[in-house]
Amino acid sequence: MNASEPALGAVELKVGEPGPLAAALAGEHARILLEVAFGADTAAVQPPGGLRLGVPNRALGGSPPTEVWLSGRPVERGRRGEIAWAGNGEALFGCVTRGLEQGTAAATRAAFAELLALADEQGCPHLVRVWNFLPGINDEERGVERYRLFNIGRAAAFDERYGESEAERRFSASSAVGAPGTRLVTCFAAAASAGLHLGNPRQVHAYRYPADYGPRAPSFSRATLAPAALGGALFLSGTASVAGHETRHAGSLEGQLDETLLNIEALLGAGAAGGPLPGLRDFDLVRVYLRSAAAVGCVRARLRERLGERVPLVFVEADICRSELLLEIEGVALG
Ligand code: 3EB
Repeated sequence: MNASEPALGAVELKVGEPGPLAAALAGEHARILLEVAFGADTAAVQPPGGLRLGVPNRALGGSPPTEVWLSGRPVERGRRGEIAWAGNGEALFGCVTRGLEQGTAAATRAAFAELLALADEQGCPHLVRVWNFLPGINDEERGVERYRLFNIGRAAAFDERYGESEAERRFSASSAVGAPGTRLVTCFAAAASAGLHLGNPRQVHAYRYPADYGPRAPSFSRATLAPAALGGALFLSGTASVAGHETRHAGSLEGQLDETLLNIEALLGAGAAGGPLPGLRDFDLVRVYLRSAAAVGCVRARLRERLGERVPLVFVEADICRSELLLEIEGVALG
């Protein structure tokens, strides 16, 4: 391959209002891997029309509500059971939504069992990013918090596919936040070759959290550097005011925001095997989940000071997985 050509699997990301975005992408339909629309009815629209996921959480403060992942070359699309997917051989995107009638643990286990099986079958067995939107994330279901039940189901699916000892090497960047509605919405990106899953020097690996946070620890890494074939994108997990494993600054939005930024900077500053990581000002998307819509003005002003004006900043209303947490920040820096 000519070194100046983009990798075949390289992905692009566009964020905007649905109308202008659709106009900008007219004629590009064959290259669209995934469209995610916030504040929309929950549904993974079936191929061949294109893979489009509605996430019920509202975009806040005039944030652009739609994001589109584009492939450098035409994509193939399909369905497997409850999952709708699109891929180009190097990158695979998929979406699954599931009612929680059978219980949150069982529903989550089934959703993840299916997505891990699909990823293997499609030749993209390496997860690089998972986004989860869980209704009633802090509510109890027969005396246990839903997020904890979600963690039980997710861990069981990873154990079942990879075995307990191998599973933690597969945990990718992730977010898990609350959602309106009744269905678990999970969306993922996977790659044909392995990426690099990163820890955060200020934080315990989430998969090593002590049992105080639930019987099964959360199955994710703090960030994933996607393989070169996928453009070497850096996927930053949802990051919150957690130091070590403890929640910091309960009740203080500013305190949590500053602690979260310290966490993100510690991760980015630690670099990765093979080189430095991008700085936050180089990110192509920073998304902020806010428990309270009223917080958007204050958080935006502080983030603009820190990030500058270039980085697309998207605010989304969502409960956070620990009831004391008021916000969570994630992002993507394309390679
Ligand atoms: C934390 O640090 C905050 O369960 O997939 C952040 C990112 C959080 C991902 C997940 C949870 C998840 O534990 C919560």
